[in-house]
Amino acid sequence: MTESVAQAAAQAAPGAAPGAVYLADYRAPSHWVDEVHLTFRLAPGATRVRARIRFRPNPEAPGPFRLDGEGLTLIGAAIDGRPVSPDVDARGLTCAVPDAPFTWEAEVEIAPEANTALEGLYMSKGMYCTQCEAEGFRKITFYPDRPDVMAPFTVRIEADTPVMLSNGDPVAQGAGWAEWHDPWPKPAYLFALVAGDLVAVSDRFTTASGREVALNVWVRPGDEGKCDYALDALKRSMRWDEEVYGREYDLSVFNIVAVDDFNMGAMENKGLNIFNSRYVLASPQTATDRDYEMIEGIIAHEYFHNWTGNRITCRDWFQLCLKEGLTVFRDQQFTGEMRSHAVKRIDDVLLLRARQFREDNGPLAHPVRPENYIEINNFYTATVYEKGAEVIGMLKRLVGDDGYRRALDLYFARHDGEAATIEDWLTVFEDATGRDLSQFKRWYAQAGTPRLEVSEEYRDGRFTLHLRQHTPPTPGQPEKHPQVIPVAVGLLNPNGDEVVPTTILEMTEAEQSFTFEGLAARPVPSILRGFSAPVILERRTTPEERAFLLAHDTDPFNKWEAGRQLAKDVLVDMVTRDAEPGGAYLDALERMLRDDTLDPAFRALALRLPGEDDMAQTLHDAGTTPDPDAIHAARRRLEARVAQHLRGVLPGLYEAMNLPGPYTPDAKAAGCRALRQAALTLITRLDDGATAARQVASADNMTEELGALGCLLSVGNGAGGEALSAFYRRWRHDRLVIDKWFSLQIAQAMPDRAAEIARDLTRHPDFDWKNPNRFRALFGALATHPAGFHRADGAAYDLLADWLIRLDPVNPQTTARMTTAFETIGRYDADRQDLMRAALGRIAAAPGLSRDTSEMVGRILGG
Ligand code: B3K
Ligand code: ZN
Repeated sequence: MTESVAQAAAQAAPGAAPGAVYLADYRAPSHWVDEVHLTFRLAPGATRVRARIRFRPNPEAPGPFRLDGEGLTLIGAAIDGRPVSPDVDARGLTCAVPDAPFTWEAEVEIAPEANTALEGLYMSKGMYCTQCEAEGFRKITFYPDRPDVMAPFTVRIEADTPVMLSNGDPVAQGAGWAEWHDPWPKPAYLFALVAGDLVAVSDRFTTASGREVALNVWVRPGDEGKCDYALDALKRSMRWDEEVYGREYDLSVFNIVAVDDFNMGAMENKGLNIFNSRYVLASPQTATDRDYEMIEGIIAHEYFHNWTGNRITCRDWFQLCLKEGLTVFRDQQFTGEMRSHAVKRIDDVLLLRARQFREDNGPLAHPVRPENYIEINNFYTATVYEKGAEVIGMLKRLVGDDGYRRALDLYFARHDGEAATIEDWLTVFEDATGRDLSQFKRWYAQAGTPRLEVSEEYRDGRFTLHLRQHTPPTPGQPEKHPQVIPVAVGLLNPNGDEVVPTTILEMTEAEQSFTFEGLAARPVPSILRGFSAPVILERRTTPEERAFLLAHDTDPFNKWEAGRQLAKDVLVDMVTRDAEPGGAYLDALERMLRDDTLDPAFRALALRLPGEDDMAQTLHDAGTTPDPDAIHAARRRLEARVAQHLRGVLPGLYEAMNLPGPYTPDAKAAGCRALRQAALTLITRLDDGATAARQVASADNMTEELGALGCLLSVGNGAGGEALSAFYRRWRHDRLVIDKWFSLQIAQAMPDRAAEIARDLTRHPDFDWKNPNRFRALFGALATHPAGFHRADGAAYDLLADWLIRLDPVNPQTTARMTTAFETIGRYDADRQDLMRAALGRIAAAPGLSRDTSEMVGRILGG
């Protein structure tokens, strides 16, 4: 490694806000913890937590004894049995301690029922549960709440609830109490406790070495019928991690609990994963294909954390991508294997561009490994997760599958039981493969999406690709250096045969050329196959060449990408020049659609038009200020033109994709339903919703019911109103389905109606705004409806700002996350920018604004 951590940090530190934490300031803890004993006496308004902790001074980093603690009422403390009176402040305590190992005891009181922030110990629908990552444990007891302090935990729970769970293995239980012991040293952020009236759906798993593991999915009574898919996904994940990474489970029980009030998707607490109920509960009637796929992916993700995150954790929160990027990469591999690698790759790139490129191109851009933060919860971002996973994909491409496997084996062998860094991670790759990764490391330190310009030349059988890379400036990083970019390239000859199979070109300079010899004719290059690097490819080409690649490319990603680029070019022309879609696009689409050798899921993706937000970014990148209404109208017009052009194919396709027999959630069936839905979307432009109305009435599963209802609503002019009410009446008892009901009517609203509909829905008796799923169902839908959110009078900005101001004192994490609705401020015209700034200014001025939200708003406003 040539760049030191300190140098890297020095680059971004200037300009960071007061109260920020810096990577460069990392110091090892002054005290290690050898053992933790916790006793909880649970009561909603006054829970007592007694802690007995064995501390040992760290001779390598001597310093005063300080524990983190927030919102705790200290009842009493003792050291080695003698009462002490520590100095308590708003963020923790300090205390004089012996210069030798000692036992710290403390009793605190907390009020889980008053905890609406859903961090620490809180209550959800009468159930006690916890969320400690990143810094929630300090709201439970005084502790060195940092990931590099790892210890075994023993927990006793006393409560009047039938079920009491914590990490590790059960030790003993009796009437009103239970004890758990987790032998694996862990940081406090992986601590968990659950108590309530719960029922388990159970199964067993035998590990590769013959260890028996009891598997339980714990839910509220009544939900037992919706756990089978989650359990099945768990068993497949456990087997896959053994087979592909050689990783076995290490406790006698693996518990998953579903809770309704949760700030994010799920949490990988050791042996006791806690999930947002939307990522556990599924039945064909209530969950869509997308829900099933998400459940499978998130169950796998949290399970995979057992090794990448828990057994090997992060030294400090700057290293978050060490566990998150790697674990996302692993869950992507898993889903690809379970379903389709090609379709999964396209889905992942769609998500990366929609979330991460958007982040990278705005005021919130930050490196995969940030160098400073005010509130770490604000850094659980698409950049850390999704770009973090892309960086690992590139590493694997560069060192090859065998090199990757050797490096991972070494990583597990060398760092098991440790809190590691990105330097440790890269060193493992260097040691296992002999490669120098010092330049590669820039992917962790430089923010922004590299642009890769390509031009080509053909002479006398020699074909040369000229590549040029540059990364635009991002906040705090005006200058960028060339990165290592693996560019996967294949060449096709004019009749569509592949003459050069996929080859990885390793770009390391700002400008570089690569030559292929011995070509009989000028080839058509297929560049960045499989999306081999998270960059924006800039290359001038013709619609005919794109149509050629859509027809002939052997790389499924680039085949899809060719169609996507065609559609984007068409849409740009429609928005900027009021052009009509050209024949090259429409004919290519028809050929692709008629090609029964292509996977239906792939065809469904190819038929999906680029989204409005994607087009806004594309226009902005091309130097045009996007007009959200014009984009909406053009996309709608294109949909109508495509539908007209394909009218001969669509009804047949719609019928052919109608599967006989009962619903199954497998990828093949889901792919057929996706193509059927894509056909229905277009048919709706031809028949004003007649087919969709029939499908709403006849569907026997949520995928088809919701898909058809969405089409019906998209017709506008009140279409689907009765079906929407019927849907509500049918599902009003099911929270997860009612979340969909909230979202759908906003997502499908005409641009000028979206904000009104959203405002009316905030007055609906079911708008339980303190529940993050419900809040996101409503405001997430508004924020992702670009023409509705960016309406010219700013009404949607104001509505969201009003509600964020209201939510912030109740739940800062969810509030801060939702401010990203404004991160595209820089793209729009001056009037819209002024309106957004005014809305953000009102949030910033709210009395007592949380650290979370004020950091986000400050960064968006460029503070
Ligand atoms: N590690 C958790 C996320 C915690 C978020 C804290 N604000 C889930 C996951 O990535 O698996
Ligand atoms: Zn994760």
